[in-house]
Amino acid sequence: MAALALAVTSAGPDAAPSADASHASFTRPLVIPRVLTGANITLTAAEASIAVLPGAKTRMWTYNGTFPGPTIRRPTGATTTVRLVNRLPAAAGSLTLHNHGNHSASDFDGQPDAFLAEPGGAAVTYTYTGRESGGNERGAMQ
Ligand SMILES: [Cu+2]
Repeated sequence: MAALALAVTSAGPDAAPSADASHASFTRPLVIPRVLTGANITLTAAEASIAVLPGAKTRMWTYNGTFPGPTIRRPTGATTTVRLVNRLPAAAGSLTLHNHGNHSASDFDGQPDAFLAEPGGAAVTYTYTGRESGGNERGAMQ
């Protein structure tokens, strides 16, 4: 889990920020996730070794072998299918996708006990219509 550091000083609000060791420069550029824009998308959940920092790699459970996983960007009102393939170790169990904020049928809303992608390469396909109340869904980050 990431930690947030808050520096509290007795200096007033107009004091210049201080440069100290807790504000060291980043050594690598920010990783921008790949953007997927197609109507039919496959997300494969699988282990991958990711170079988060220089040196040793970190084994992670990823989507499509990247961290962070990809961003899906689609126009409202356009149907999108997302095929979830479960290639994680069997100990990970079955998977589902839950999409906060979108309007989708119950089958495609990431139920915890149904419509699951079982381990061993099984897949579930979700359909997102991009529509709500007879019109295009509002554009949003979901
Ligand atoms: Cu939710």
